Amino acid sequence: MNAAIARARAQAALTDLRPQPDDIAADAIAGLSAAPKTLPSKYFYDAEGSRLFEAITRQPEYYLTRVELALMEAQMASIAQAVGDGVHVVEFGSGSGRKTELLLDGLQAPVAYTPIEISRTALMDSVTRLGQEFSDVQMLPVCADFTRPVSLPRADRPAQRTLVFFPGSTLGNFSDDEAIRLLRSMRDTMGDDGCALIGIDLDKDPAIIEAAYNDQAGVTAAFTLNLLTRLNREIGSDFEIDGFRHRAVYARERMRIETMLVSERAQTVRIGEHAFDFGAGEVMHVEISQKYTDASFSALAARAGLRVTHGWNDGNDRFGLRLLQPA
Ligand code: AVI
Repeated sequence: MNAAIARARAQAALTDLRPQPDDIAADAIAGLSAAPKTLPSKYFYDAEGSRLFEAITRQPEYYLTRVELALMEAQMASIAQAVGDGVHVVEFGSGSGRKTELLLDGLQAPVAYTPIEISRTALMDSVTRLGQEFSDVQMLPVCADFTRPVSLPRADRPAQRTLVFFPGSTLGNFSDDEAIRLLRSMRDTMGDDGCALIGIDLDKDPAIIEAAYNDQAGVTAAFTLNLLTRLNREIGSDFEIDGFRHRAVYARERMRIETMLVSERAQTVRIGEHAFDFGAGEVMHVEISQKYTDASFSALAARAGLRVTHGWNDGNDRFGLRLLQPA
């Protein structure tokens, strides 16, 4: 490790609240006891899952990341003007380093950066790199599940306001109720004068959306199945990985991708003393990816006490960024 990396690591004061195997097992047992069966998509992101997700973002069919990045590049000056200067940026997830770089680079003199991220490795890698690149921005990482309340580390230099950053349409991976809870928690984190910049994937031709979640190279399928590998390793379940198949369908009436693992045969999966029977063809719901219209997103934000003050879309209305403030 070179000296600059060692210094950046040492300066990044880490608060570590990562999930323990007992929590993961309890969530898996609850999901497999439900009808239909479910598993929480938040556990996709172990080291291999994070690597596979990065690979998804490079697939030709997965337009979301490319379009959002291009949108940020094109609109950063306008975004910076709407946000104002001297902000403490709080990112829910450490996500794509490139988007954070564009933001920290494009904003006027941001004072601090707090990513809240469940994967310790992803978190430390991102602040180590960003700490070297943005030496005037204090790195204050928090290792935690961002869906639970987190108290924000205080920056040494006072910030003008807090900006919550939640790109990538990750909000779409939560049910409406969970998304509202998350938006309310952003509302608490930002305070009365703060704001949130949120990336949302927009409703469009279902063929374009379905292709993005069923890439030809099979990277998304590997990403979905990796959830089972992770559970086997971390909580001692005995999923047979080749006993399940990835399926992602756009449910137009609900405007969302629904990703499932389909049981290839009748089989029993065990977690400790718990046994779960699957029929042949039985589906287990593992992820939703909500898409939005202006009306549906504004209505969701309103239910969390937020209003949309600014919006930017790419030229083809595939992806949008929205700036929210307390209503
Ligand atoms: C992280 N999230 C926004 C991705 C999405 O598009 O819902 C996760 C993903 N799942 C399958 N492909 C990508």
